[in-house]
Amino acid sequence: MKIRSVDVYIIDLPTIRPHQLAMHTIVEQTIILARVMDEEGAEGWAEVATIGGASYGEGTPEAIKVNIDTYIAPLIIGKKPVHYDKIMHEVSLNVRGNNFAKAVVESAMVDLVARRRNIPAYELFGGQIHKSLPVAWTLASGDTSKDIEEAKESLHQKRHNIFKLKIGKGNPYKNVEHVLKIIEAVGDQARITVDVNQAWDETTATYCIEALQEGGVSMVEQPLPAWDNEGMSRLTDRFKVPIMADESLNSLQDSFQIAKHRAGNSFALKICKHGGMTQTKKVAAIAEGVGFGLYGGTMIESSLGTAICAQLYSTIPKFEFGTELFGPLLFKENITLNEIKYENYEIIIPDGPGFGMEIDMEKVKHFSRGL
Ligand code: MUC
Ligand code: MG
Repeated sequence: MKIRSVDVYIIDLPTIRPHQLAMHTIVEQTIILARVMDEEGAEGWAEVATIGGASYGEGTPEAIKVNIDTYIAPLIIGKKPVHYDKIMHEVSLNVRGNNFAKAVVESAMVDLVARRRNIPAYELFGGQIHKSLPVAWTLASGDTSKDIEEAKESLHQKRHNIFKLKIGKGNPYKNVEHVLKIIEAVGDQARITVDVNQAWDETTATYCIEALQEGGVSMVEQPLPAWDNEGMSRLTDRFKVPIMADESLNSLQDSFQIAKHRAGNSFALKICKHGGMTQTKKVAAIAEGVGFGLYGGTMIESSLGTAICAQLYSTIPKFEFGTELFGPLLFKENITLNEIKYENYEIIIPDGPGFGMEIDMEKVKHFSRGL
């Protein structure tokens, strides 16, 4: 059965509270949905999420849609979705970069193939190793006492016991104090990590990481700008606390260079950054080969995007740092009829068919731009 059409929807969904990163505060999260339909009308659906328009990365929602519609869809229409890896190789020969666009298209083909076979998508990636995975919550309300309250409530509900703190915005030294206060409040019951989202220079990072390491932080994510791999190498050498590559790790080739130069010693995986599920497994293989710890990253996807990540991550042997697949918990509204389940500090990997999520077409229409 061949692919007949590809449709892309840009959707803005409100969040339950402002989510503050170094470059942008999310009050409405933008996701991109792709639907691939075959000649008999069977559908595959997928999602990627973006943060803050063009402020987090180059892949803006508008560019993702235009580049799929204009350049990628014509390359996949008329092809058999079961050949998704071969098709994506051909796409990569004709379309440079555009990893988010490639990722959402590949995942939609995977969903279609798995649904057609009535199997969960993880069966197409070697089978499931984990039925559930630990899931971190990001404390990013921008207010220390609110963050502490949120962390305590989350521990009480057995929802999360790993907390990532976004500390790239504002005064670095005050932000270090904020982290230390949170460790003081909940550090005996939870693992605390930080994400700087590229906001520091090397001198600031050296000073701040010293204090964070001393204070008991268990991982520092992307302290330096994405281009500064040499600086990341020096920090990795200097400190015991793991240094994680996120924004500096996009392509498979990036993962090899980071591993070779020890520009970090752990990876934040994200299907969208790496250009798809198949590429993400390859990045995970580089980490396994070099002995790096993995984190199951997110761009704050809603339920469908989270199911895609969860299913793929469930086929990867080890996540030293757990995952951060908390996205659906931050959204006020959902675009699927069913929900992702969380239990006992873990995300339950959804079963199939496909990614196991049923699209709520009414919601898609309601929240889509221009529909
Ligand atoms: C990032 O940089 O990791 C993931 C969790 C979160 O709060 O923001 C994202 C992006
Ligand atoms: Mg990050």
